[in-house]
Amino acid sequence: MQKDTGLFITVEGIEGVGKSTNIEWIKQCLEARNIQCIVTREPGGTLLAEKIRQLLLEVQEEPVTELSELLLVFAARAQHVERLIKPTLSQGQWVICDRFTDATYAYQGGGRGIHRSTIAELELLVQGQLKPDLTIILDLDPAIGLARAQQRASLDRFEQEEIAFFEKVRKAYLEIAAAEPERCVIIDASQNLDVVKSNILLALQQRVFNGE
Ligand code: Z5A
Repeated sequence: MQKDTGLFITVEGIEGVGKSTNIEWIKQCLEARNIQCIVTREPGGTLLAEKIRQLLLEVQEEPVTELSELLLVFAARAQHVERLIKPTLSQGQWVICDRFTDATYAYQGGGRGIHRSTIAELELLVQGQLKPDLTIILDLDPAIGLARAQQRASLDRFEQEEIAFFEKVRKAYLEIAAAEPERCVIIDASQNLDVVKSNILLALQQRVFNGE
């Protein structure tokens, strides 16, 4: 893929699917080709956006409305896009991001039931024409993903949702991938980690490393 700026790669999927683990691998693959990159995440990525992340993830005494959640996600994103993602890409560095707007379509859209057009309006307002060049969707049965995630610390506000919520999130991700096959690659994340990594490398070679 030829561009004047750096490329923007996002990694998506339900919890425990292996995003953090495989982002480290993607970074190694880029560095092995002398491609300068940064790794960031959503919600988060800047000081202010990380504060909003905390608000979103911690369990609140006061129930969070669906609209508040959506607006907080986009408030964090507005800061992240303007302060980190766009400046980094325009310097020619690549950006690898753990979740981006597909997560909003999947969680707030698929999971919470917010209408697609509402999300699309905010997407346009906050991002303009910015979209990932490549999105790797790690796909996994939510029962397995949650079991992996539960081996760690206490559960955040999202992780306390019922399995049916994550089924809807997963379905929304698969629909995004089907609608945008040029941008999205689905990787079966139930496989052994070495197999997942080699499938990711293959996707990078085919989509962004020009076959190298
Ligand atoms: N959210 C939202 O609602 N709307 C939005 O627009 C955005 C986000 C951007 C925080 O995300 C929450 O924000 C998220 C949605 C919401 N909801 N939740 N929960 P997050 O990405 O920070 O949180 P997360 O999804 O919970 O990430 P995670 O649990 O850290 O998962 P992960 O990074 O995908 O997994 P991991 O840490 O790499 O791996 C988990 C474990 O599995 C670990 O022990 C690995 O060694 C193991 N693993 C990984 N791959 C394998 C394979 N292939 N086999 C076996 N074991 C494996």
